[in-house]
Amino acid sequence: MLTHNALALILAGGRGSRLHHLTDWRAKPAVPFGGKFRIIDFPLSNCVNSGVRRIGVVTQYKAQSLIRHIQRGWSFLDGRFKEYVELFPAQQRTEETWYQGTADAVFQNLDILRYHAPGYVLILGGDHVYKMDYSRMLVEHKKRGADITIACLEVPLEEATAFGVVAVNDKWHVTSFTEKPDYPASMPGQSDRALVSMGIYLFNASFLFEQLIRDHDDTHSSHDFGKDLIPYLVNHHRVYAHSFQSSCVNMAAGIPYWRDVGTVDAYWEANIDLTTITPALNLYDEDWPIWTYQEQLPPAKFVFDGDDRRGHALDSTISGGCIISGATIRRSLLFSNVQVRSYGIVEDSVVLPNVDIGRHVHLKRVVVEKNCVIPEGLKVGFDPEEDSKRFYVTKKGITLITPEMLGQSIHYV
Ligand code: ADQ
Ligand code: ADP
Repeated sequence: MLTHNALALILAGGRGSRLHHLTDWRAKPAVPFGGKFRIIDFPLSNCVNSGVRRIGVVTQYKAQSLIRHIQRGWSFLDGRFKEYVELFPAQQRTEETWYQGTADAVFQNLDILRYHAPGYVLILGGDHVYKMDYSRMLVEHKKRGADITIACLEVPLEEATAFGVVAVNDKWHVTSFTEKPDYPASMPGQSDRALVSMGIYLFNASFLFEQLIRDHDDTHSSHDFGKDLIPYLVNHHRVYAHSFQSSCVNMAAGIPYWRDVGTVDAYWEANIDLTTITPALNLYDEDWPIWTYQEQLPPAKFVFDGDDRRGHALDSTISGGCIISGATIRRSLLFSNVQVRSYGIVEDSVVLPNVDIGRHVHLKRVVVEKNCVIPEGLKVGFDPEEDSKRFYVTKKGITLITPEMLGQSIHYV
């Protein structure tokens, strides 16, 4: 009953600029992940699997590929059972501005929310990879009689400056909230750890509506949950924290799996992790499937093209529609429809969909953007100085290649 009475709003309008060229043409939630998914499939699947099946997706920045993905892949929910994914694009319906902060993005859709009349509103970010049962958070929220519950996670203290840092008492009542502090406070008794907000907020609906109107009328506010609304609420209302530990459905060596794949390095690492013997993220869990838009593709194919041209892949994840002909793939993740031709070597690399890799190409520690045609003989990942003249090379030495960098202009993400 609780999950039926809840509506989830996924905030998917942010740019995610630290992903550099991967978000030149698409919002971060639309960035492909894990061979066949997009990042937004994780919060969307969490909603569906948790039983929260009234879902709004709030879009703004470069939303085309996100909207296409949702329309194609997420129409299986049936409105006749009050299950749906509805898009909430910024469209100046009530204000003369595009969405300002995240709270304003919700405020501008207040009339739609009122029409759907949920008892609870679950606000989620669209940019993280994790598996979480939101129903456990709902149960806890109701039991405590909270006005708002914030899902929280423990991180190493030095990483906490990128988050809203939370302090709680022994009943998990939030006693302070500081958005992205320069000097974050550590957890009691654990000087190297901090408790931080995951940007996941569960509100009693009528309370949220009141607070959005109050915040809207506050001329000093930037209308953002993390910067304005949550710090205000902590001082005036019943704000509780929910431990992610208790609702995470993907533990890795006792640690709840949660990744912000917000930089090219983190993106590369989280994808490459899927090629390891026991990846931290379990994509094979039938009890918590990740749903997505599924293209109809033939199986991956490996072609033996003569003695020194054995098409093969080791410690790798190869998606449907790929053809590996006379080439070697090691410790790499290939998305759908990637073709690698004879004498090619792809190592420690992440290759997005629809990429054609020519003969004698050698790629090492590379992320290849969708739709690239890699010309015959290209070697990348061996001379960072040379590579950085054409491509984007991170501090950790991961090279990002896009069609534009190769002089190919048509790019449909
Ligand atoms: P950030 O992630 O830095 O911190 P923000 O950039 O506001 O906060 O993004 C939150 C979510 O809203 C993202 O999913 C983003 O895509 C989306 N978004 C941003 N601007 C938007 C807009 N104008 N319209 C629609 N959607 C928009 C937040 C909290 C921290 C918390 C971290 C956890 O503020 O307190 O610790 O999330 O990652
Ligand atoms: P290379 O010779 O550089 O490895 P090719 O393009 O000639 O690359 O492909 C080699 C092999 O890959 C072909 O002989 C064929 O078996 C397989 N192949 C290529 N394209 C397709 C396709 N569209 N469908 C099925 N198999 C294909």
